[in-house]
Amino acid sequence: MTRTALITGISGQDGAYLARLLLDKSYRVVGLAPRRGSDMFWRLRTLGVADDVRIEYADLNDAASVQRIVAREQPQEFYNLAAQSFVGTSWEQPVHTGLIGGIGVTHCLEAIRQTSPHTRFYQASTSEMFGKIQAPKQSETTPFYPRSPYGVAKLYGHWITINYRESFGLHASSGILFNHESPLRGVEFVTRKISLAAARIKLGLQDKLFLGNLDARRDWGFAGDYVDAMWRMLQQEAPDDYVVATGVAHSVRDFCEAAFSHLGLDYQRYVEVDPQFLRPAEVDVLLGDPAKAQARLGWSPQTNLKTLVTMMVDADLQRLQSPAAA
Ligand code: NAP
Ligand code: F7E
Repeated sequence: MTRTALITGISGQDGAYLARLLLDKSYRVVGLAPRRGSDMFWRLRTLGVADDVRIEYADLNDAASVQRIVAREQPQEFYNLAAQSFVGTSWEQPVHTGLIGGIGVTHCLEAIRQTSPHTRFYQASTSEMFGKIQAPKQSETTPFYPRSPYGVAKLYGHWITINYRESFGLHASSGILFNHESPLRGVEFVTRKISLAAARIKLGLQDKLFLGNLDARRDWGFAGDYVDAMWRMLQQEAPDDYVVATGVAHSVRDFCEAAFSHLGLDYQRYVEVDPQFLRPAEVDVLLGDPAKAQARLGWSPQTNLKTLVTMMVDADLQRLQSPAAA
């Protein structure tokens, strides 16, 4: 029997990688997306799967639209990846961020509870919930301390997922994923901002790169590896929560050094700090402990930082040199 998987946030980075993974496993993939302007699905096209995904227009803030699709599709699996996911913007649009990252999750869970209770649910939780870290290495048992409206919204989404699991017996799991990047990452996030700028500077299209806190440290992995962990969570007999991370942290400065040196450039000549990119409350360091995911899911990261940086910089260089291929 063909399994159907429903993915919200299908037009985002993880939506594209997850769609490809599930299609490779012969799932029928239904993607939920709010209707926006043109070129919404460039990531699906880049991975060559745009024609294989059935798109349904729905907004997480429009509960009826989510419920209608869940009731009709009766999917075996539901991956909730939709969010206003840029931390910086969450201070500019805190209510919007909260409605999608918090209340929107409840809309998904209610749709499942009321119309398709057999559906297995994945919630995209985040290391941002650890914020001001309460342990040097964060695991499933580390207390949370979010530092942005985004982190606070996601904490609601995380706990409502656990609550529906405990209250109604739903197969609802939460992946606490640390930063994961790729050539499909949005340009507002620091890794892609750096890879794109390094490529532009190499080609003489840009002189400088302005960044905020160069000393922030993150546990960066590859999105292609991380969507596999999501899928593995929903194949478990019992639902649970898992940290997904590499267990290695680097600074923004390290990322700059790696990206520019890959192109034979010294980042110190090009990177400058601009206070406009500093945040009202910073998360200084995040470092995950993926031991539980390794032991229970048999998952481990396959891509180290050097490989990730190379992949991202080379993709940006190629896109700039032959834009039609992007
Ligand atoms: P992303 O590229 O920003 O994708 C988020 C998706 O959500 C976009 O397709 C976006 O569509 C959609 N969306 C926004 N508002 C919506 C709404 N009201 N209704 C329906 N869809 C809406 O993020 P990502 O990197 O793929 O991350 C996927 C999920 O994992 C997000 O929930 C994110 O918060 C979480 N997460 C990400 C990371 C990471 O490092 N990437 C780590 C931990 C957790 P538009 O672009 O059209 O707005
Ligand atoms: O920032 C610093 C910034 O925006 C990383 C999202 O996917 O991962 C992501 O959130 C660090 C921060 O990602 C600039 O202050 C310095 O310390 O790439 P980012 P993020 O905030 O960690 C988590 C896990 C998610 O869940 C989120 O959805 O880099 N930084 N200078 C900068 N950041 C940006 N964006 N731009 C700069 O110029």
